Amino acid sequence: MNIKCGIIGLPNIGKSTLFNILTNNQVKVGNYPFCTINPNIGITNLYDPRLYKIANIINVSNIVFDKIQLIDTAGLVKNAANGIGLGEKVLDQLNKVNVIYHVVRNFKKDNIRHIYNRISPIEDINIINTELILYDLIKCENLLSKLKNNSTNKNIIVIYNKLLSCLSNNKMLRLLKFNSEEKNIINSLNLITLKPMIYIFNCDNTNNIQNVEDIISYNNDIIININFLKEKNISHIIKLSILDKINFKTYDTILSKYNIIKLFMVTSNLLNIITFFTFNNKEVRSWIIKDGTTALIAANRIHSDFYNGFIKVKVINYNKFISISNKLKELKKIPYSFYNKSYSIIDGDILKFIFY
Ligand SMILES: Nc1nc2c(ncn2[C@@H]2O[C@H](COP(=O)(O)OP(=O)(O)OP(=O)(O)O)[C@@H](O)[C@H]2O)c(=O)[nH]1
Ligand SMILES: [Mg+2]
Repeated sequence: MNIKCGIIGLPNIGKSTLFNILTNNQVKVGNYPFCTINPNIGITNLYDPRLYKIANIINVSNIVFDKIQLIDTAGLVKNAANGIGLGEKVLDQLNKVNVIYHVVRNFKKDNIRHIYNRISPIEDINIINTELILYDLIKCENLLSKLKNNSTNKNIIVIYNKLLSCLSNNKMLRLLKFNSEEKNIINSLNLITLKPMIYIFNCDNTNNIQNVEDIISYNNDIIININFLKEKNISHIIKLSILDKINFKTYDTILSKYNIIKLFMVTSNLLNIITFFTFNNKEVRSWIIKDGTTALIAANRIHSDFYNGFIKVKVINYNKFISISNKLKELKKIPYSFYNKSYSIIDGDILKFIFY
């Protein structure tokens, strides 16, 4: 699955730092605004602690997580939607993303400059959100003015007016409800404020400005609190774990404490993504698919041979697999259920395909 996450926020608040933590890259990080100009693109493992438990039970050492793409953008500033700073360019880069990671500075550190010389997560959020709304507003106004000369587009004009009235009230489009006709029309517009967004508060144990719990209800959006300094070793932990298979048992507990894991769980939920697992005697793997995917389509996700020669799929869900894992070691026989190609995959299913 080609999932793209766009990282946005004010300049100099830790976007590239987060990108490096997640992708294990070393793109330039600097204590000055607009350190990033062109977007950084990378991939990250969609870490899933369940994979460690499976690896431990079946005793294999190679763990392969499914991956998603991350796009680290330049900082946005006031009037970005009108072309100030690198604004329009950055906002254009968000057209194709599936989810927005909105990074918010929530730590005080005198030597790290804030572009507006104050620390206020809520004001920072409002600046960025206003620019996202303005960008969509300008786009919808332009599209509407093109349509107005054509009288056959009455329904579409009504829809655009609905969008414009929401945006003019400084509200995100994702707060609106749409019927299926409206959805068909607006889906192709790639409007930014329709996309799911997760606020990532860049926190620091000692210097947090505001208790994020106080503002968690902001706009009904999701806030994830990540201590960048504390969680920056996540890829190191993953590497260590893969070398150290004896201790697999403990790694799922260690990883569960990382809020990055929470970020990925929330991302999957927002995008209606579920995970299934496969294993052989060399490796365990996780695969992400849209909720509601059938066994046949899941087979194709792995290999076209599985798809073309599909006979049956053997399934045991992760929860059942774990609950009987003690007995498994004695039995050496996994009590799979057998399903045909129309079986709808459930999150956590462990699959084995039978094919010609
Ligand atoms: N103390 C502290 N410093 C941080 C934290 N996160 C980032 N920084 C520092 O903040 C500065 C800016 O970090 P970047 O990751 O380059 O920020 P950015 O948002 O990508 O900046 P632009 O690309 O300029 O928009 C760097 O000096 C980082 O080391 C943090 O959690 N705590
Ligand atoms: Mg940067």
